[in-house]
Amino acid sequence: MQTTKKALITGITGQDGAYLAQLLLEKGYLVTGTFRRSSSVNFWRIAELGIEQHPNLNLVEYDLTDLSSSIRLIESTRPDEVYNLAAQSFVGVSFDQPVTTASITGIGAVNLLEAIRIVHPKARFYQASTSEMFGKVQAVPQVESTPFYPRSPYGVAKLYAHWMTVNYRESYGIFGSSGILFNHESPLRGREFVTRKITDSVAKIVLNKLDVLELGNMDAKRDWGYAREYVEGMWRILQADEPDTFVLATNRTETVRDFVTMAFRGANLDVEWKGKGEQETGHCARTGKLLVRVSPKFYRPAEVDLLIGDPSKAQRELGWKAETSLEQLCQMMVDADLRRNETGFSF
Ligand code: NDP
Ligand code: GDR
Repeated sequence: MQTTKKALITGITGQDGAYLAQLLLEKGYLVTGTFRRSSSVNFWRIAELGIEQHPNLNLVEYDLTDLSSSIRLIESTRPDEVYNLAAQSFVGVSFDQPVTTASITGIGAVNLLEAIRIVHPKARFYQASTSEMFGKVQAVPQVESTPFYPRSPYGVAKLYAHWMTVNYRESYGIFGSSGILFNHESPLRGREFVTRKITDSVAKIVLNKLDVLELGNMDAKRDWGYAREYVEGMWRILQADEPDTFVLATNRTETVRDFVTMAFRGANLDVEWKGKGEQETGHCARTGKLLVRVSPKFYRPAEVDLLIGDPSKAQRELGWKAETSLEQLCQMMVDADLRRNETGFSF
């Protein structure tokens, strides 16, 4: 008789944690999701997905940086599958907080791997690796075997966690898999990340709640997909016969500027671009009103200029493929932010 599977998701209050919890609950899993203690814990994402009160969802307080908590968490939940999504995930902040980032995003993963090795080595472990590990890219498009060259404390910390996952797989036979995921976005994306900052600002400008959108480097190119599809990929990675590493991406890349143009178009405004570098501005094609300008305060000390992933291995071995176009994704985010800003409810 098939028993109900148990999954542990670290970082359930984040974008991916919320979507993955929803997916696993739909698949009949018992899900434990971890959140951090704070003065005001924010469950808005799982609330928006309607799973906050789900009878098969158990929410537990946990900090990834604490080894003994990690051991007790694995011991008390004894999950079949562990999805390590918790991280200090904002690249910009990692330059200001490199040690905290190393501790959470790097060592945190090892705390969980150690806990699994010590108390429950049968658990399957998913590590949320990232295209930021490719950094200053050594090949285009990037695949699983492309050499890494991270360009931020975040990328370096993730690379450490990635190799530790491979190492625990090879040293101790732990089912440790790694998904090298390229940027994935959604209406549940945090507002500090560029796509959501753009769609939220477009909504605010249209509704006269904001004057001008200020951005950093608009020449950066990213491979943006839809988060809901990427969590399905995470699940498939842990259902494979053998632990392995997989790239999940769309194989299309666009500049930040292109995304801005697309987002304004999604709200029926055409943008005309003028100037270059720090002087670049975007204007309403109809009225000439200033809509976008550059602010160097959003520049990073080192930048990742171009990311584009080739997900052929995931398609071939897992049957996974990104389906939602960037235009559809952007429109979905603009519509959600227009709705939220109209009702005054915007996280
Ligand atoms: P988010 O930033 O939205 O979520 C991160 C989660 O980690 C939050 O729940 C956060 O809790 C939690 N967290 C942070 N620090 C700790 C800690 N010390 N202990 C326990 N939990 C902690 O990230 P995403 O959902 O976008 O991404 C999920 C994972 O995938 C991350 O590891 C990210 O680095 C990685 N990734 C993301 C990609 C993307 O494009 N989204 C691409 C590739 C990899 P709190 O709410 O309290 O802050
Ligand atoms: P990224 O995402 O660094 O790729 O990491 P982010 O959206 O923060 O930046 C993408 C690109 O946009 C440029 N940019 C700006 N970025 C932000 N946040 N704010 C701005 O105002 C701005 N202006 C220009 C950035 O310089 C960058 O080039 C995300 C995170 O989710 C990571 O956790 C994940 O691992 C990677 O994606 C894949």
